[in-house]
Amino acid sequence: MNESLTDPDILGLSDADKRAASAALLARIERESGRTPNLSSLDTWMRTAAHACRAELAERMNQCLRADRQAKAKRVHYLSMEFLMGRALSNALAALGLETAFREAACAAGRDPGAVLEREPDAALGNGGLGRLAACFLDSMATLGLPAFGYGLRYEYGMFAQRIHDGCQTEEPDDWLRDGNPWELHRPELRYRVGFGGRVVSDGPGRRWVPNEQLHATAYDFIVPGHGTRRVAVLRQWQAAPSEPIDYAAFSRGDHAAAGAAKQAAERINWVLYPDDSTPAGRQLRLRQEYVLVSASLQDLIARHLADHGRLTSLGDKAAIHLNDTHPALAVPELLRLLIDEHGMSWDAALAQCRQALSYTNHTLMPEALETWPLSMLEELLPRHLELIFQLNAWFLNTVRRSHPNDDAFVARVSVIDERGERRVRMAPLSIIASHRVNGVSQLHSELMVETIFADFAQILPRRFCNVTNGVTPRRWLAQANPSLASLLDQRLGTSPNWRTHLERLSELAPLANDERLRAEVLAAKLHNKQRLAELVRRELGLPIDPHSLFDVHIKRIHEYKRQLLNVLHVVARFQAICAAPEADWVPRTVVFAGKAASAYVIAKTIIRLIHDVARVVNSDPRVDGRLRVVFLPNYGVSLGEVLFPAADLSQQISTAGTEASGTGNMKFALNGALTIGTWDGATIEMAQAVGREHFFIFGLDANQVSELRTNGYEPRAHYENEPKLKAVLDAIAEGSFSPNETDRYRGLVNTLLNRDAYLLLADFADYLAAQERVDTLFRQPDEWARHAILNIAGMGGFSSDRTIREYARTIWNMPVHG
Ligand code: 26V
Repeated sequence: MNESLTDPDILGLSDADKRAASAALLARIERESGRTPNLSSLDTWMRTAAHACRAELAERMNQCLRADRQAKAKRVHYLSMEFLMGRALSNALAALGLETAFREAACAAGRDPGAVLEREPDAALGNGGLGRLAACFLDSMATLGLPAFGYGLRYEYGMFAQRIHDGCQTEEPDDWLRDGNPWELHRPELRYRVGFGGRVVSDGPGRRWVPNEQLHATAYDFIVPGHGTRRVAVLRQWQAAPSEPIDYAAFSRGDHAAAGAAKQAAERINWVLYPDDSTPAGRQLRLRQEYVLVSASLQDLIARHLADHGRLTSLGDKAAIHLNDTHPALAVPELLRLLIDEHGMSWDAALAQCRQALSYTNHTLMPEALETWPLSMLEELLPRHLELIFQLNAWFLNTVRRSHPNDDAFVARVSVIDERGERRVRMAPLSIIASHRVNGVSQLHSELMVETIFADFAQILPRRFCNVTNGVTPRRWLAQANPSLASLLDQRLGTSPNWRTHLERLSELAPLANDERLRAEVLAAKLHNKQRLAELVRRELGLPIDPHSLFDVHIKRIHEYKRQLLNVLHVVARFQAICAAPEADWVPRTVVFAGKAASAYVIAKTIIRLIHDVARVVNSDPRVDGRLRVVFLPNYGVSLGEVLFPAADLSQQISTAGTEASGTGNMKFALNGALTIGTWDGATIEMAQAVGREHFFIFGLDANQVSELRTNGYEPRAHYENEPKLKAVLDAIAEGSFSPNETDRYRGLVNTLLNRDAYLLLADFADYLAAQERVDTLFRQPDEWARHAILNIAGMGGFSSDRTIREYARTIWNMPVHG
């Protein structure tokens, strides 16, 4: 790669450079706002600083694109319906080495730099783990110097904003573009036609699609800086626009609705992110969104490939195309269509390119989350794609029939078409057969993937499946979120090589766990972060919390399988125990929840309400006297996470074993020195193995025991009848102790636990309580706690998304990373 892109000293600006950068920033603010810097608003400061960064990043982008073109470099294209980027300014300043300049310039003008940063709205174009992973990956691809494009949609409204009214969640639009987006670069010259509907006609020997609806997609680029390198990655987000914004004939007739129909149809595409990660989105608009993403992205990368290489026979060799879950799986028939119908390639050659280029990551084992689309909908919107899907399926089933003669049931199970009931196209099989690699996101998840949902495919395509355990970027989740701990690490480990880009260096902390001073310093850093969170809780909720209490934190989407309800059962048990013995020496605890429920997910919303009801009762009981506090922080997102992870003592990772594909919050907590109470699930297993299981509070059934219990017949009611503490907790909730104005509010919820308990809360309850007691015991010995915390941090070197991306590059994309 171009030498200047990998200059390791890019972070080291001289003092003179920094002064110059600071002066330049002040001048720019004056120029852009038309006012002197000390009269400019925080928003102006934020936007101007963003513009200053963007200018530098655009230069770097052009340099990268030129260098890659000259080198005819292989590129990776990460297709995802979600990118949960959060704020960008702090990260950009760090990557560009401008943090000090910015701070000094703001202070000199009497502006609080932190307040400026907080003016930036989060880019929340994702639901949760899957979208945030994509954001961490872009950071790592840039940092590792991989030529990389992220491809997504430019949603006008991102993940809904969560408000709480009387303990109930309501959803409000996330109007993140209201004041414009200072980061994006509109690229009107990057414009591709996307069709819908119509029919397929014979065209000589081939077939040709004649859509009856047309729109255009244009690009908006967001530049993702690498750290310790001039390399950047490009997040290219598509905006749909009508090809004919006004139908003048209709307009002249006075039919304004018809005249504006095409404009409306195009604008709907970018309207809003689908916020529902609990029910399959069986809606046409979602299918249209997925197709626009896929079609524009593939046309874009094909155009670039042709500009570089002049022919498409080397596409699979030079372009890796990665599908983030099946949401972009229409890339399979679209790539085939573009190669065959538009570029005249043969079926066999096109399929070979497709297989060489494509790879697919599965992110959940929940069968109800596997995407399917009704045949009828595809036929109406994408008739040529449906033909190609049939052709691909016929080719695939032909080979399957040869290995499984007389086994029609097997053939039906692996077919891309689900023939039961309304015929549907199954997007996971489509992605599997058209890719060269399919990966899960943790060791356990990848094993279960080939033993359960994809068992039939694994039997016939054993070498297609692999594992790449998730990771998180230490730049955002440690360096940016936790400056106190970061500066401790700088002091103890030094910065060459820098742990920010060489996270494996954390292992050097392990022997220092015996250093008494370091333990005290780690505790002091934690206390500082807890005070920051306490201040936020006071501001947001008007509730005082004690920074010296144990901060027990459970933050993620609200899902039954993630078992926030099990956490609540423990809170109620503890409350009852305190009330029964108020004089006892209780370890003070603050239990913090945050997370959004899908708008249609009734049980998840009920759990949020229960948390609030329990909080009200517990927080106001004089017998408790502040030794147990329950807090629900509304509107969980990336920026709130940046305050919560560093402030946690205890990380809750308590999913039913076998259900959480990986988790990535688990990594952010441990990296920030929280200890984990968790089940043997997802990547928590690998974390415990890396750190040492004795430094984790592991409890409950493992995945094998869960499946055994389910096959042998699980009787939740037996636990209720045999465990007095559990009975007392469930009775109190069911009888309305926490909802005195509506005593039946939670009877249904409790009955579901007693009769079905699909996620085995009652089976794990007793062991969870025992683990919580071990937590208390350790917390009484702060110095011992600190030793465990340091060993946790020391064991997290392998959970950087840099490691993850190296593995993808080597084992899936075939583009090894040097260094
Ligand atoms: C989950 C579920 C579970 C219940 C039923 C319906 C349903 C629908 C969608 C989903 C989310 C699937 C995609 C996803 O976000 N998976 C998450 O991906 C993360 C990154 O790999 C991983 O760390 C999380 O464990 C996984 O839930």
